[in-house]
Amino acid sequence: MSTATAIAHPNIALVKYWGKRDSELNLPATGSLSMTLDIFPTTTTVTVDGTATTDVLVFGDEERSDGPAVRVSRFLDIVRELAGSDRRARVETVNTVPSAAGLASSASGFAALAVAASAAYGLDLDARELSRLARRGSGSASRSIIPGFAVWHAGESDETSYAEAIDAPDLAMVVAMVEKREKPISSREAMRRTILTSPFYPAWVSSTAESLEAAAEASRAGDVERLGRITEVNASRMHALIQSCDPPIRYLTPVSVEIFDRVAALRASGVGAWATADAGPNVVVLTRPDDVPAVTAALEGLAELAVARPGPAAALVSRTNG
Ligand code: 2P0
Repeated sequence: MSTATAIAHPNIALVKYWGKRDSELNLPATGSLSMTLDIFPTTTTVTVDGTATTDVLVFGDEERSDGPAVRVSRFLDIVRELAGSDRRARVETVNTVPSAAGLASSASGFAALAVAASAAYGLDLDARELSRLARRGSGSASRSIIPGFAVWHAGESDETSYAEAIDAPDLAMVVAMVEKREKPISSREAMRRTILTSPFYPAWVSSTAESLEAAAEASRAGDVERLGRITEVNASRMHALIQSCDPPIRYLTPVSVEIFDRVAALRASGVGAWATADAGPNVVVLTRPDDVPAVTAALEGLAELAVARPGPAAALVSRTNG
């Protein structure tokens, strides 16, 4: 038996990934830029067992046989193909991020799984190979392999679509957890509906490609104001795009919108703060570390808050190959 344990953290995109050009290889329509957080880690242990006849997924303390188990097993098929193995595995994963609440649990989940599974199957992958592998499980997971700020290059093939680190100014995020319930429509399904039904999708793709270029330039130059503005505009465009589907999808709740308004008011009072939100009602506020107290004070009472700083790379904690 071979076993490996890995830890990975979620990431929040400043320029978002929304839409695939290839759903088999999980190639995105555009690149994206994110910050990996130092909170809400996922810890995953993969044990490769020569005697087992099926893969087993234990999520928290619950053995699963539904959608997530199928998705993990398909991911393990990719790892097995790379490793030339047909052995099955037991995957035990503990998430501290509220699952499926738009807080990127699939990002930390598949990043931790990519690192643990590749090690347990005896592969020795570098960061780029791990990012490519994690991408196959969930697009945003490609970015959680990378510490701090990352750009996921859209690429045109499996080999060219991966995330890598980018220089960035000193920043923090205040995470406002509006609701922790499971979201009604997965990002995967919502992306599909967007591409099929939104007349705005082509404009989203072209404007996001431009925003990514500008955001990368602002990040490298340490231009917090420009990076912040691009972040809030890109998130607002993504949510407008999602609302323009048929039938429409709306992830933001009245409380989420109230948070965007409070952040705008804070900015009007001279504090550098910019709001973003993923495929759920939670809102994340990008700010300078010194301005975190002003942001938390402005959001007090609206939602449960957590403060994040740039986090570490996905990492192997232990490995025993037998
Ligand atoms: C992002 N999101 O860039 C965007 C913004 C949510 C909103 O990446 O189908 O779970 O597994 O590749 O990575 C969520 O999408 O989708 C996501 P799949 P994923 O963070």
